[in-house]
Amino acid sequence: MARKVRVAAAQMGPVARAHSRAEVVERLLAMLRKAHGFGAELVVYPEMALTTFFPRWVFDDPDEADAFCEAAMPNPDVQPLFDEAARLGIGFYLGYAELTEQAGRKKRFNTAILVGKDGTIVGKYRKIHLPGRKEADPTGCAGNFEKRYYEVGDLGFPVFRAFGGVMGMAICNDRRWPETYRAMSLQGAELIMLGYNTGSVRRTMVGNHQVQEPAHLSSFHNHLVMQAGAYQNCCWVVGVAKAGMEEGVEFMGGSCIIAPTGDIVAQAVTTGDEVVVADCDLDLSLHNRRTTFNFEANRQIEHYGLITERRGVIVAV
Ligand code: CDV
Repeated sequence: MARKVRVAAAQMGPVARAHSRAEVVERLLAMLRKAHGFGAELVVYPEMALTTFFPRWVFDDPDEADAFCEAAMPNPDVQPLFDEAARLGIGFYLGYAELTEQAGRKKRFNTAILVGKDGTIVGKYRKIHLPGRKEADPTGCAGNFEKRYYEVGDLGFPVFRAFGGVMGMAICNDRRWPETYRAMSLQGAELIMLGYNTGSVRRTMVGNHQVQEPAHLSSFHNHLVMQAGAYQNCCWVVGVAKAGMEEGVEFMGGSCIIAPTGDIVAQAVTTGDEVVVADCDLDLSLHNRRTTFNFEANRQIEHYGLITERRGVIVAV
């Protein structure tokens, strides 16, 4: 019997700095109810869904970022989402900025949690591939300063048995790195959820000139990496964006659900709050794993040369 999970990608339009958590949670609740109406069992929200994407700014005092972070999860602002999800019997992935303390030191992480249908937290992931810069960029080219505010995730790429399969999580820039998918695929991941906040255009410095990447590339690369990750690692990928003009920066959107064949089977078409669903047959992952991508039979890591295994992730030395 096929193991089908109906998954909803809940794309968000922009979140302004002035928006309260309560206002944002209302939007998340509206999409949760819509997803439930579509028969979904699992809703995937974007990266840092509760606030504006604050790492676009360089605060002189990095602790100003604390105001955008959650010190507990759930907390009174987010509890209505947990309660309604449990009442409807629907799970969710939620990205948020986390504030915590480790060995007496305050730390911030770019975090995602997976919440089960009963409203309990099944798993947590902290973003590993932090893009951007730590210090202000005198060229004005950089638009991301996550390294200034966040620690590199310290939980690895764990997978979780939930929703009748093996679930993995990643966040935004992680999707560009093949190791992200492979680390989870080697642990049997069948569905990987990832939220993202990505600008529609990208500027880089060539010598001392600012160059804008051709406009089509942002969206092309977004889907390219997720489709390749899904296909080469035999898993479903659910990529969910913030979209539209947020605090003067345009996010690309393009949220989608991708099958292990690499096909996009559902895709958002707007730049606002939008829910799209797909029936994800987890057995499709198994089929590819037993044929073309039978890792045991066909992967030849001992013949790759200059390869070592470190912390369970394959790296070149
Ligand atoms: N939030 C992100 O991780 N954004 C990056 C940008 C800065 C390149 C991304 O990979 O989409």
